[in-house]
Amino acid sequence: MEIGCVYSIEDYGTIGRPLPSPTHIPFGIATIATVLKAGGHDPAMFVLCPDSRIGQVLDDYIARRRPKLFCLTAVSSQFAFIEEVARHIKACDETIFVVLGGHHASLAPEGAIASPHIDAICINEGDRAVIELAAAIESGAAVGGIANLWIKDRATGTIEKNPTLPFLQDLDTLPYIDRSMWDRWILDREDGVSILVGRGCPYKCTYCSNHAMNRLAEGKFVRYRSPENMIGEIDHVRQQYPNTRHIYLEVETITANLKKTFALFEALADYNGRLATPIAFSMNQAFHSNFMKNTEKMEEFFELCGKANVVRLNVGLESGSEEIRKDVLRRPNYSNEEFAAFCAIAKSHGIDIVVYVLMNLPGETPEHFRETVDLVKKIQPRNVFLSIFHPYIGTDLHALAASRGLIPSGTTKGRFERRSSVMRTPEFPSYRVKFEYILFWWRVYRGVWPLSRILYYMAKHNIFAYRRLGRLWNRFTARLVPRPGF
Ligand code: B12
Ligand code: SF4
Repeated sequence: MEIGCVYSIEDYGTIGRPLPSPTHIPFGIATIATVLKAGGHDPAMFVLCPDSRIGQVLDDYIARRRPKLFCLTAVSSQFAFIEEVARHIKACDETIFVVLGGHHASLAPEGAIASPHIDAICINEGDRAVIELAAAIESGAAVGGIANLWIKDRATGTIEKNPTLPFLQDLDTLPYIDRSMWDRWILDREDGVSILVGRGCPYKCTYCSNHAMNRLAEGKFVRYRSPENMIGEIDHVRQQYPNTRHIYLEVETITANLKKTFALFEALADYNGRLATPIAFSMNQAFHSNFMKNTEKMEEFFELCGKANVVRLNVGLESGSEEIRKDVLRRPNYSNEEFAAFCAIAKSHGIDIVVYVLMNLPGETPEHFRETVDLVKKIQPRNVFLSIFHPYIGTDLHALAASRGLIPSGTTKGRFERRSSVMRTPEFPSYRVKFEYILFWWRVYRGVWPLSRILYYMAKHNIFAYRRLGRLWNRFTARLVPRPGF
């Protein structure tokens, strides 16, 4: 059966090729399309951005291929646009069944299913539900009784809320992502690839969706693929993109289970040992003081990083205030001293450190943020992912901010997510947040980076607060300045 799949992206490469690199292929809808293909269907992938003409991209496909099902995905900030896509699909052919999955559908289901253009939503994982759904639609049977789906009766508008299946335990049972259907949407196909290591995270940081997703189903939430399965996909990817030199291993935190990490690194080292030019790996790590205290394990970790050719770790600091980390963010426990020491050790092993930083958190003052700046300055990471806190619906920190009346409506209009203040806090007014956000690069990298680079970052972070300006910037720089894809 012909099935349309849609992913949308705000911060795009070009209108025709919105995905900057293969690392931007999102695992969620990519997995959905892959399992559908493996199940004998014919999925077609479409990647849209706010400047795409939806009709120009979809109408011809709908008219010629007559799909019976469209699979859409959305994070919260993409929901309005994806709803517009759904409206367009229904206007072309109202018999097409439209199902929405992803974090927004899972964490704000009532609002999502209320859309008149959406027939069903997927709560939590969709790998199994979508196969059942496609089978029912293809056979012409009534769609109902499918676990993980909320299904709307088109005639009456009533909603069948089916139970949620336990988390899928054996991730090795899933096929490797079919990246070929994404190629036509990618700007720079040579710029590295991402491969998913596992699903779930053991920590419960209040601003992250993991604790909320964990509540959605029974069973073990933190799951890893086997090293053999990972190596199989890496090999598969190298056949499709023979010039792959860098692979981003997508995992919430690589050291959450050291036994699994070490087994994976051994396998990567062994694989790299067979290549003329070894692949460089990078990944996320959620630092924890237990890890720092276990010097033996830490040494083993870095030794294996070297063998496996791990060149970069993205580490979440989030706030340099220990109080904010503990009381507001509920981050894994670590002191500033331990964090700085870890970064220094990593650097001494030749591993680049990139740090995630959040600002404008509930209860955060400019003094707290000053602690963040001071710590990052001391660490001197290779780069920083600096974000202005965006409260995501369904998370504990969103609930707290909303209950304190910190999120006035309309604050995100016309603004890029995480690049301008959504919250209004008297102790850290938004003009000051913006000032600190832009000046951050000067404060941290003065005397270290060339002035031109600091000014470039300051300009970019100013411009990207505004959607239109940000998009114009992307349009001009997409081919001039390659954007890191990982
Ligand atoms: C990796 C990642 C990215 C990568 C994606 C590329 C890549 N290489 O995968 C990058 C860096 C590009 C990215 C970008 C963004 N991300 Co992101 N990302 C993630 C992360 C860490 C993992 C997602 C993932 O791959 N999970 C594994 C897959 C298999 O699971 P999944 O996506 O949930 O998909 C399953 C189900 O949701 C469902 N499903 C999904 N889609 C569909 C569709 C249908 C039809 C069906 C039936 C089912 C279904 O089935 C899937 C398979 O079981 C999550 C955090 C997390 N724990 O999930 C954040 C997360 C999804 N990202 C988030 C956000 C906000 C963003 C950005 C908006 C950030 C920004 N300002 O730029 C952009 C938006 C991109 C976009 N247009 O969607 C938020 C979303 C919160 C929310 N409620 O909306 C999350 C949850 C992080 C958080 N803050 O907690 N992200
Ligand atoms: S460690 Fe990272 S992925 Fe895990 S809950 Fe915290 S923020 Fe989310």
